Amino acid sequence: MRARRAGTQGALTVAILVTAAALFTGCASPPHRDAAPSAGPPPTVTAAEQDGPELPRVSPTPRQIRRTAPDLAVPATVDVVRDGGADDAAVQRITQALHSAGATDVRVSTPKTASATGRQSLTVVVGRIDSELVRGLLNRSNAFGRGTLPAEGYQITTGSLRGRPGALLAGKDTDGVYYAAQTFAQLIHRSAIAGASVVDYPSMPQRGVVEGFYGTPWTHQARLDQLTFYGRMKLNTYLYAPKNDPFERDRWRDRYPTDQASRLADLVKAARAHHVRFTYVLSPGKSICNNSADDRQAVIDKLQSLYDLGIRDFAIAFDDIHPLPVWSCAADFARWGTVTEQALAAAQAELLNRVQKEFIDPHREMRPLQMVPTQYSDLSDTLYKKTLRHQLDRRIGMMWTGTDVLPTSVTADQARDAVAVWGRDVMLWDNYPVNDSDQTTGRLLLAPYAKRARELDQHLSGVVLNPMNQASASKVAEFTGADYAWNPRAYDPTTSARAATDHLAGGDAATTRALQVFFDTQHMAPSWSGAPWQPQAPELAARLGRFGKQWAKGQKHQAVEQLRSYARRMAAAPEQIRTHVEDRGLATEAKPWLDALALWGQALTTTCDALQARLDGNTEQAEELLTRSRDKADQASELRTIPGATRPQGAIKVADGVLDAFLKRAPSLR
Ligand code: LTM
Repeated sequence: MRARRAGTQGALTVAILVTAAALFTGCASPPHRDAAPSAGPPPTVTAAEQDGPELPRVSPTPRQIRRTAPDLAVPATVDVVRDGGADDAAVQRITQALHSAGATDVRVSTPKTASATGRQSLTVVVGRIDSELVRGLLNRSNAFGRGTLPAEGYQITTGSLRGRPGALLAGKDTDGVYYAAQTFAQLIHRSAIAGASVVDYPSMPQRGVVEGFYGTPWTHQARLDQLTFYGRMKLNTYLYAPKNDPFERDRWRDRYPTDQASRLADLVKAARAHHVRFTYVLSPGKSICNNSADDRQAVIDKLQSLYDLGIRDFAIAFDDIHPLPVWSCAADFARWGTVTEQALAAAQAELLNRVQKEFIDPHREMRPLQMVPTQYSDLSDTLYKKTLRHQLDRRIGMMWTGTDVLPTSVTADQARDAVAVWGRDVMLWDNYPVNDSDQTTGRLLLAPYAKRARELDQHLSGVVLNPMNQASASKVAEFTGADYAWNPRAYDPTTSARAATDHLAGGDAATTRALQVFFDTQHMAPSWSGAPWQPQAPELAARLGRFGKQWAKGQKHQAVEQLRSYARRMAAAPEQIRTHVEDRGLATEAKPWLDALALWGQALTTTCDALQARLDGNTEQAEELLTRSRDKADQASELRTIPGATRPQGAIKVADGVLDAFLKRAPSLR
C-alpha cells in the first residue's frame, strides 16, 4: 500500500497530529541526547533505560531492545491509528495481538478519522516514518533517535506517555511497518505490553527458503502456512523450485493447468500479504535447445504466463542437468561444437542475457534475474565460471551452495571468494535441512542452523534454506535460520533453538520439554560423505557420558536413577507432542519418528530397570528385562518412513550411533 503524501490533510489532521504528538512528548525520560547522524549508521534509541521485569523474547533478535517503561496493561478498548504505510496485514497483526491480550474493542482509525473515535486508554499509532502523523510524533518524541533506518527497519516505543498509555510503531517502509507489527505482537505477554524501546533492521537483504528439494513437493496448505510463518519470522524470500513439479523442470515449456495456475496465484497473493517476495525458478536445462529461437521464446512465454499470475521475481536454474558432454539438440552442436565448460556457460549466458533484456527490463518493477549455475557447489575458477563471470549480464544474481552440496560450514572467506569468482551478487542456497539424499535416509534434520560465519552478511546478498519434504518440521531450521539472517552477530544456535521449540509448542512448557527431547534425537546432519557435521543426540550423548563416569566411579544406583528419569521423558515425549503440539503438521509428519522414539524410550527405560535389578541381585529378572528391551529396540528398528511422503524411503533413525550403541553395551555392564 502506498503511503499518503504529507501536507494534504488539513486542519483537523494537524490538530490530531499535535494532540497525538503531545501524547508522546511528556514521558519522563531525560532530555534528548543527539542520536546517530541522519544517514548511514543505525539510529540510536535515546529513551532512558529502566530496570524492570525481563522483556519477552523477540525473534529474530532485534538490534536494540531495551526496557524503558513499566509494562502497560491492555485495556478492553484500544485505539489503533493507522497512518500511511500500515497495510491490512500489519494492522491485522496488531489487532489480533491486542485481542489475544484481552482487548474486546480495538478501533482502527486513520489520522483523519481518529478524533471521531476519541482517545481511549491506550493508543497505538502505526505507520511509515515519513507519513505525517508518525513523522510528527518522531520529531517530537525524545524516545527515538533521528538516524536513517535501513530498508525494512523499524522503531517501536511503548510506555506511559504524559500519563496516558501509548505505543508508536514506525517503519522505514511498508515492510518495516509490518515487521514492527510482528515485534509488537511479541512484546505482548499475557495481558500486558512490555514497556520497551526497539530499533531494528535486517542484516541480510534476502532471507528465506527455497523449496528446491526432490521428492513430494509441499502441499498448497503447507505452503500457505509457511508463508504466514515467514512473515512472522521476517523472512522476505520464497523461491518456488520443487524438483518434482513437472511444469518447473521436465515440462518447463508447458503452462500450468488452470487449477494449478490459480493455486500459484493464491500463493503469490499470500506471499505479498506477508511481505515475502515469491520467486519462480524455471529449470529448462535438461532439455532446452539453446540455439533455437523457438525455445528461447518458449522460456519468455512461460515466464510471461507466470507474470500474468502475479509473479514478479524470477530465476533460471541449471543445477543437476545432464552430465557433460551432451547438448539437447543438433542446433547447439552446430553453434558451439562439442560441449565444453566454456560452451555450456556461453550458451547459458546468452539465454539469460536475452531473458533479462527482453523480459525483465521492459517491466520496471521487476528485479534482475537470478541464476543457479551448473557448477554451484565449489569455488574453483573453472572455464565455466570464468565464462559466466565475463559474459553474463552483471545484474544477474548467482546462487551458490557453499563448498559442497551439503556444506559442513560456510566461512566469510569462502563467501568473499564466491563473490570474486562469480563477479556479481551471490546468495547462499543452503542445503540445510533438506533430507532428499541418500545420506539423510530415515532422518529429520532438527538441529538449529549453525556453522555459518557471522560475517557472511558482509559478502552475500542473502541466504535461503532448502528445507525438508516435511514442511512443519523444517521450521526448526527456518526459525533459527531467520534469526541468523536477521541479526547474525547476536545469533546463538542454542538460544534460538529454544525459542523455536517454544514457538512450535505454542508456549506450553511441557510440550517444549518434550520437543527438546525429540529434537535432540534428530540432531545429526550428514555431510556429502555421510559424516556428521551436526552431532547426533548431543544431550543424550552427554547424559550417557555422565552415566558412564558415575558407573565407573561406583555410583551405580545414582547413575541408573538419573538415566532412567531421562529415558522416561523420552518414552513419554511422543504422546505429549501428539496431543499438545500447536503446529499440528509437525505431529502428522513426524508420526513414524514419534512412534520410534516411544519404543526407543521404552527400550532405554527397560534397560535401566534391568541394570537396577542386577544391582539389587535379581539376575533372572535383569535378563528378562534385557530381552524385553531388545524386543522394543527391534520393533523400533522396523519402522519406516511414510510411503511417498519423503525421499528417499527407509528405516527410521532415532539417536542412531548413540542410543543403539549404549543399549548394545549395557548388558555387559557389571
Ligand atoms: O543444491 C542444488 C542447487 N540442487 C540440488 C537440490 O535440489 C537438492 O535438494 C540438494 C540436496 O539433495 N542437492 C542438489 O544438488
